[in-house]
Amino acid sequence: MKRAFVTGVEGQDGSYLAELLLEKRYEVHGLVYRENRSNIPNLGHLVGNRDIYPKRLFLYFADLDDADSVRGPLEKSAPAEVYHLASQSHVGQSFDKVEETCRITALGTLRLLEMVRRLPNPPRFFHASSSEIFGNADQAPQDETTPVAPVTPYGCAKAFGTQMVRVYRKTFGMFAVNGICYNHESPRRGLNFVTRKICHATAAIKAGRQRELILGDLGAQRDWGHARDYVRGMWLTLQQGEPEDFVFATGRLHRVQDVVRIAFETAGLDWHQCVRQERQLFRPAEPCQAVGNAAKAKRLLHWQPEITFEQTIAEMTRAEITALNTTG
Ligand code: GDR
Repeated sequence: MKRAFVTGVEGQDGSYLAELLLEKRYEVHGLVYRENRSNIPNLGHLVGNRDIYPKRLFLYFADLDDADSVRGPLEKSAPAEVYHLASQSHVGQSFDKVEETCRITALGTLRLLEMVRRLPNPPRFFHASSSEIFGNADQAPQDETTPVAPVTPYGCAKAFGTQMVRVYRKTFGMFAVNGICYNHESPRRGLNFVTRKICHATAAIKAGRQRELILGDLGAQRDWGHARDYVRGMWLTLQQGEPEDFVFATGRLHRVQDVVRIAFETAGLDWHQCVRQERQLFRPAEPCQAVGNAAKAKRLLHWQPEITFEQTIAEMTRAEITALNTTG
């Protein structure tokens, strides 16, 4: 049985990836941020399944900022593949937590790379990189050859990790790859990201529990896909003959306002009465035209997104409505 080590396993991507790997008969060793010890709803269905936990899924509570807490589980699990997904992943918060973002997202990646390199049998290494590394790119769509030019602290931290992965690949000969992921969403998305915030508020407004939804820039644009599609891509990058970086994107731009429209339509509501923009929620800097070209992933990995933007937002909204109806 193949063993995989997944950091950030309790997150949106980590939980979908754990499901995928378990389906493929892997043994999954997952690192959970120790502050989330008692808050792992995305893993509830796996942890509650006695055939899976603790037989093929093992969890360790750690902190990327504390190397010893990571090294023990990594050495113990002796994986064939490492998927490094954990980070301080909120771009907006990275403006207030610049140093923390760099410690966890940049240095945390470097520490893990170094630990992996020193294992007796170094495993294959996947790093969840981000479209934020491109910042205000001169070209749209961006691909693997687009120059790295981040405009946010989070983007800088991810750019550092991305370049380090390239250094470890070229200099130390490691099988290390970057998946340069554009935005990807699902009902498991954190509430502080815009799609989930909108879908959650839409359900609350429909239930009469909330009157308005206050957002930042309604005109901000992103290339939004579904997390299930993106974790499939992550796995594919480690099944190749040669280590290479890949962009994962849909190639289509939508505005925050489009998310609002689809969510409210799904709930049978008119958004114009309920949604307000507030300048305070605008970001100090935004990438422009953050849209990706995933032609290389399509050509070499035969990867392409299967779930559309409209389906994703509708699924998320329905999940919020169901959750509200269930919890009462
Ligand atoms: P992003 O995702 O920063 O692109 O990073 P987020 O959902 O936070 O923002 C998307 C866009 O929506 C605008 N926006 C708001 N955003 C939030 N969070 N809350 C609001 O109220 C709001 N109003 C408007 C933002 O300004 C932005 O333009 C995500 C993360 O998953 C990263 O970790 C990942 O690397 C990138 O996607 C690719």
